[in-house]
Amino acid sequence: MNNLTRRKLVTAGLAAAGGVAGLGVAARLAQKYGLVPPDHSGIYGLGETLNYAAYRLLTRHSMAREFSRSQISKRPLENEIPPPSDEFKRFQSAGFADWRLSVTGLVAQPASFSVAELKSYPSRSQITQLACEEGWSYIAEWIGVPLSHVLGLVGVLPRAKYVVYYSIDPDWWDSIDMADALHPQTFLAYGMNGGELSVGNGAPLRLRVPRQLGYKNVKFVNRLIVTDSLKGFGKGLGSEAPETGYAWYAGI
Ligand SMILES: Nc1nc2c(c(=O)[nH]1)N[C@H]1C(S)=C(S)[C@@H](COP(=O)(O)O)O[C@H]1N2
Ligand SMILES: [Mo]
Repeated sequence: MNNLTRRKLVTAGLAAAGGVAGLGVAARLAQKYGLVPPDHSGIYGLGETLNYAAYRLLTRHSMAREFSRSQISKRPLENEIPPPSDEFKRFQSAGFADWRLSVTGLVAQPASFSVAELKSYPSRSQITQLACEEGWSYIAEWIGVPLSHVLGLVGVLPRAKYVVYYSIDPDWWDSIDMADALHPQTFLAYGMNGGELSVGNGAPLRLRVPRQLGYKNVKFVNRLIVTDSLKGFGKGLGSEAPETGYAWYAGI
């Protein structure tokens, strides 16, 4: 089933769950379950709310499809990235030994981790697809540490609702809700297809959220902030995507 029909189906399912009165009821349902995404207002707002709430109510425990080794793409795509900054080049020439991932916000114990530390934690791998909103995709095997493990180490406070994540590249940041942050397939990836992650694919650390589109999979991640509100971040829409007409919640 392609994503569009799936989207239509879950949205229809939610409307049905809300009764024949349709959208208004569904939106109230979303409100009731606290499933209102940060980009809920404006022209696309109602659609985004419906889409997000529908996914969360109907596919809450779902897993992204995992593939077999024989299905790994022969040539994984490295999407275009801006030329690396001098700062990034310095990290790179030192083998990323000084790279730190800081984790702050609504946590019991703010901390920062080197890549070596992250690699010393129990690793998991998964063969999943990365799908760009522009229509192309590739399948690869990623290895990394589940984000839930790192969040467990710092102790997320009960009122936390989102994890905001930043690239060293200032143009890229995004956020996910706790359901996705704690999801077993959400990874801080440091390796791909049996080797190190390439810089093109986001070395030394990238967030892999296989249940969402490519653009949520931010490369060169060096900062996480746990929060209960996205209002203070950027324009308050949860990421830059909604500022340009894309969805904050990009479930597939
Ligand atoms: N820091 C950073 N992260 C990024 C991007 C980027 O340009 N910079 N592009 C995003 C988009 S639009 C996609 S589709 C994927 C592409 O991942 P790939 O290069 O592994 O194919 O990375 C995402 N993460
Ligand atoms: Mo993309």
